[in-house]
Amino acid sequence: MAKQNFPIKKIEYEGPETDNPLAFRHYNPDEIIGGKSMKDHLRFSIAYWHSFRGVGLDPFGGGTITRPWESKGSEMGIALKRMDAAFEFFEKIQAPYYCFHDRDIAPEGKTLGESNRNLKTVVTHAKKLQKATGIKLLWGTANLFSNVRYMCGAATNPDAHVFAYAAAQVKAALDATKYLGGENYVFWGGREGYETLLNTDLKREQDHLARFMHMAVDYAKKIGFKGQFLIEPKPKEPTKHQYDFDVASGIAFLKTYKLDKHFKFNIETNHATLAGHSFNHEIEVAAAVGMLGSIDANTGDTLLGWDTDQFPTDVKDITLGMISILKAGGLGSGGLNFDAKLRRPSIDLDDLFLAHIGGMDTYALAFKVARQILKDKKFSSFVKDRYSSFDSGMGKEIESGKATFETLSKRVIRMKEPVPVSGKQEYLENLLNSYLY
Ligand code: XLS
Ligand code: NI
Ligand code: NI
Repeated sequence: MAKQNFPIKKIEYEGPETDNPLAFRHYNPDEIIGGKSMKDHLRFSIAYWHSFRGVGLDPFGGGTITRPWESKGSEMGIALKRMDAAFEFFEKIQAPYYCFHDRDIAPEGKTLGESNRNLKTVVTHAKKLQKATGIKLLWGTANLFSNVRYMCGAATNPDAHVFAYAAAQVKAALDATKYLGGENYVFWGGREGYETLLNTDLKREQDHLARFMHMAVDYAKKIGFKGQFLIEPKPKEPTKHQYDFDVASGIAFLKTYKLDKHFKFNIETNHATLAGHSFNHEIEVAAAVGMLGSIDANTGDTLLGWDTDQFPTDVKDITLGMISILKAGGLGSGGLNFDAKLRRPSIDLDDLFLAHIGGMDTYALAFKVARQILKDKKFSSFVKDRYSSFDSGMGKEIESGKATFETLSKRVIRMKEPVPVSGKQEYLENLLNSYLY
């Protein structure tokens, strides 16, 4: 493997006191915490599309970011060189995983047959690089939104031909993910939504989406793909009404169509906030039904209403997310995938390192703080106490299903008014700050 794409040494842990910007201050991959290395707890992953296909383009101008390995050769030749550069980066940033869309790693051909062949060639190369470096695939997915054929959706497209094309594309992406030992497979509903009901049969589109998911489940079973299926909710962008709006609507969809036992959720921070939720809210909604799968680690901008996909640097927000993740027992086969991109003027090679170092350190610090908070049990005992009236007597009867409107009515009519109890929010917010600053 060519090792000279990045004139930067492997990023090492130097501790909180270091002033070296190209070092970790909190992420110490081999440090054992609770019997497991930080690397295995956090399961960091690099998003191929942003880090190796992102060029800094926005609606007002083309790319700003150029990389040396992109400069000459055929499309396929560049795809292979790019993959070498990517693995060099994964190794140097000490990320044990990566994620891709089919079309990020291999160019789309003139026909589906050619696209499939391109994908096979690149995936064969990726397998060699995985073997040589020990880096693994967290998840694969298919890009069912960029090509013009998908302008009105893929599985929810009004044209059955497009549905079939999308099915063929996911079949190939599942084959590729299985071949590379991918631990999960993600469905983000690209353009699965609509702009106006004047041209849309909402019920039929949702039925079709469910059919598509059932076909995916059947195919995975057929080829023996053991990875976890994940749905990644997002409320808007590209379409005004996306069917997988947030985790709650995703649960409703999966349960309605009897798909819930086959899926968990890939929760993206910026998508949570676009839906009007906090990151930890979405995690808790998924965890409450045992469907927390993986995280697309990024952040939005509070002043902007779109998916800015920035690298996470807010320790407080991520600590709240980490508390919810740890309370749920961790991410299992999921991980922390940096679905985040460099800002348009961040054009240097080292910007890619600095961005990931910031994200990894933020998560590592949040992980440590969250563990301490959970260990101290100050918040959990406060919450436990707040609900303690359900631990015995009338409360216990309510929880166990013994109580009825009649039994409760009989009882409460003889009692005095409930005594108001403070929610103590400000005290708890101050307590949280005492862990952070
Ligand atoms: C887009 C999504 C996408 C998925 C994978 O907003 O975050 O990148 O993670 O298709
Ligand atoms: Ni994402
Ligand atoms: Ni996103």
